[in-house]
Amino acid sequence: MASPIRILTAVPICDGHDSAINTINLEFIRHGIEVVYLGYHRSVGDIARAAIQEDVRAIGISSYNGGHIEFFADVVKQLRKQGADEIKVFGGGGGTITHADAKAMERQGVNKIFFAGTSLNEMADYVRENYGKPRKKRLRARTRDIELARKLTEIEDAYANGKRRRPNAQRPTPTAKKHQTSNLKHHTSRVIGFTGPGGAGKTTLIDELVLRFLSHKPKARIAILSHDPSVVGEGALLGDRAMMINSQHDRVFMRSMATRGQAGGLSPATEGCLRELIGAGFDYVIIETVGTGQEAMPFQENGIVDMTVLVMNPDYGARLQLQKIVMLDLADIVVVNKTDQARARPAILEIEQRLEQNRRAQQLVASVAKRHRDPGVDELFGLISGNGAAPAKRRQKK
Ligand code: B12
Repeated sequence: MASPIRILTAVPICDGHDSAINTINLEFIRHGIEVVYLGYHRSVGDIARAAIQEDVRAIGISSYNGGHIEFFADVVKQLRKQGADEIKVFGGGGGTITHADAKAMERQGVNKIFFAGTSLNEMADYVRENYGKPRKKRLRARTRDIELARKLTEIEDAYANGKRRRPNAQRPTPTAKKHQTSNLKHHTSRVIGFTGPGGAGKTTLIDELVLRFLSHKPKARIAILSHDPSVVGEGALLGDRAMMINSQHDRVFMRSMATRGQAGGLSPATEGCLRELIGAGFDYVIIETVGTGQEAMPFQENGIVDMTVLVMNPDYGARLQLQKIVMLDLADIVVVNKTDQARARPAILEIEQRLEQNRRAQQLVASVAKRHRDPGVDELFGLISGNGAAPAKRRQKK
């Protein structure tokens, strides 16, 4: 089976018209395409950087607020400047982009503009026909990001076309496992795994932590492997970038990965991609799982992370539910996020008591990640980086 086509979609800066792109994203996904959605109000630089890191075949831009001739042309120029002209640019913008504008845009290197009235099927067919054929031999990568992005694609492709066996089908023997783990342990990157149920605020929390890494560690480079669910051979919405503001930065390398049928929160290619990021010398590597359930222990199998963080929503149901969440036994740090919600106080107390049963040195942090300069996020940053505010509450081994 071939890898799904990967494209990136976005809406330009100063434009809040995201309803069209949301519809088009869903249609592309329905046609088996993996869509990395960058969101709206995005700059040329952010779009080009994201497309390069995600190693997509093309960028689809939806533009309604005018300035499209210059904006689309700048994206093309930026890609060329960085040696990424194999990434194509296409898009639309209802009645806003005229036929004459579209001709001017195509002269400047834009592949195709779609007009009002085009069916969604027609646009998905265009993507399949024009961006779905196997890539020709690729020219030498001109930048570090391009080189790394291509390596990650090769790893994902090797699993998709069966050249590498999925981890579930080939459990490592104890010796192989020990060797694998020790290989990963001898490195200078700090690998932090984030997991927890969907909607707990993992992505926002990570983005706020990245802001702190960037400002407290002026030379540090950070990598993020962010996962969203998908079925083998099907499309996926890889939407974490749309929630990220601070992580669109030249010192951050982010890759969105679909799980491509693997249960448990990660992709078959995660470990291989992590090895590449470690080899590339990132100071911090953050892995974000998909929203997980009670049974999930995504980082347990191969010992791939140095520290695990479970992010929870205060609204988890009855107290009894806490007995069933495996990660509460395993996580190094448990974050109760969204503590501005009404149920936060009892939730913190209940989770604290639940962690006491474990008699391990686990940390409990309360945060409101969506709030700027949130002291809970500062505390978490201190715990995972050795910088910042001292933790208010430390649990000791009993
Ligand atoms: C819905 C809408 C809104 C909603 C947006 C909601 C949202 N979350 O997106 C709201 C009400 C918020 C809104 C606000 C505004 N809007 Co408005 N809006 C529209 C409207 C009615 C429909 C746009 C739409 O989503 N169409 C649905 C899509 C699927 O269809 P389509 O547009 O025909 O697109 C086709 C192709 O172009 C293609 N396509 C589109 N994008 C992409 C991307 C890719 C990758 C691909 C492959 C294809 C593709 O897909 C379709 C195929 O049939 C249009 C008018 C109209 N009838 O088109 C005005 C319109 C775009 N808005 C307009 C304006 C002026 C505004 C405001 C400035 C109004 C104001 N004074 O406040 C604000 C600005 C908002 C902002 N911050 O940017 C003007 C733009 C004028 C211009 N630039 O020339 C329009 C044209 C209305 C008008 N005639 O004046 N708007």
